[in-house]
Amino acid sequence: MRLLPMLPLLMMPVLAACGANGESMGRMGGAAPRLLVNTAMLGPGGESLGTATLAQEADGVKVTAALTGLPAGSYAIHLHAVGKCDGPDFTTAGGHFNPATKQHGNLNPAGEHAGDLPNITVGADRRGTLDAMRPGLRLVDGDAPLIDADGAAIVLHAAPDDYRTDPSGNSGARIACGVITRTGASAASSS
Ligand SMILES: [Cu+2]
Ligand SMILES: [Zn+2]
Repeated sequence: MRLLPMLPLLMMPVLAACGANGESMGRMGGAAPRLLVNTAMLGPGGESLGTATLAQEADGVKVTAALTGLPAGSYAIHLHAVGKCDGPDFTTAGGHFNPATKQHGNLNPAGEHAGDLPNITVGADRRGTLDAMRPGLRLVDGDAPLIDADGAAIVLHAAPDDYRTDPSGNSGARIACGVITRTGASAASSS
């Protein structure tokens, strides 16, 4: 039986471009390559409210988001279990990504969900950013990858997360959603 030529694949030069809902292998900086997934955050009517990026790092997933066009305030944002963002209420995205069947929130003694994230603060300029690390999370490999058969979503809520109320932090309506999916690029190597 012939061995697949894995090494040449891993050594291939990397495409830097990432489209909406696209992914690409990140920097070949010497360490294991990163897997990046970008998505557009769309409002109930399909309007753009910014972007989000998930980057597989060695010890977890870094979640960044840049939002625009929102009233000043604090907003909950989470990784949800299903990669389906049907407006206007985005219930198709399912609950929070929760492979360990915990309760919601890092202030909950029975918490937290693997998909829980810190609130985003939007300023008077109507912009807000998120830069959060989810230790131990994997995008496509491991026992409980975020991007499983039905994908995943990143969902913004109308109210801030209290980090404690199960199942969703009392964070109100879902007001923006971005599908997190694989679009054909090769899997990240963690070896
Ligand atoms: Cu949520
Ligand atoms: Zn949660």
